[in-house]
Amino acid sequence: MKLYDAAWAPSPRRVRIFLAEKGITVERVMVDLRADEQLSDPYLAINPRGAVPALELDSGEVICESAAICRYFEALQPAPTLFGDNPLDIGRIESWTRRIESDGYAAAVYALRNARENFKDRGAPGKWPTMPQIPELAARGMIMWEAFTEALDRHLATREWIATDAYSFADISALVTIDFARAAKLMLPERCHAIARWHERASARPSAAA
Ligand SMILES: N[C@@H](CCC(=O)N[C@@H](CS)C(=O)NCC(=O)O)C(=O)O
Repeated sequence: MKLYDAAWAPSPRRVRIFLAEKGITVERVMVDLRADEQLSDPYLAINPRGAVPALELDSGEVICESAAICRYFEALQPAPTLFGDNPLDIGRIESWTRRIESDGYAAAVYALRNARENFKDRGAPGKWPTMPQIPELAARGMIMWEAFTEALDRHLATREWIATDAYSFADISALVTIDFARAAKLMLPERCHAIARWHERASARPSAAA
């Protein structure tokens, strides 16, 4: 099997961290996003959506979407669990992961892709018709980012990890979101001390370097 991966991008990093936590190694094929290789015909034949990551199985079937790829590996190798091993933890992790994706990651993508010159006419990642930037969406993304980080900070004030007592897929999702936002200069507000402490713990795990 082969994992189509890309340097610096958050969604492939989410899979790399997950695999590192599991101790799984997979052959990787690097896709050069700066050269728009994800939009080239050979890559579109693998993932017509024009996005990374994608996992090509030995059968030739391709699984797209970082969360789906991680779920596939969790089913192949359940331990150590990152999606939960009992109904309550599974619900907690799913709940936080979806919130991080829809309120945090989406906020960062809105704020960045609708404002930065290098995303001109590419308001969403991957292969789309020309998608003009909408400045109001960038403004809305900033409001969402502020509200999301404030809510997450409050939640983390009394907790070590986001969803359960153990590091989980929700923590991985938040780590890649916050690092991606920071790399694009969408900073964590100063007042978010609990997130800052959590970020230090999450970043100290060897998997964070993946
Ligand atoms: N929901 C998808 C998002 C995939 C995605 O947005 N990938 C980005 C990199 S993080 C990409 O391929 N961008 C290509 C582009 O900007 O054209 C997932 O989780 O895999």
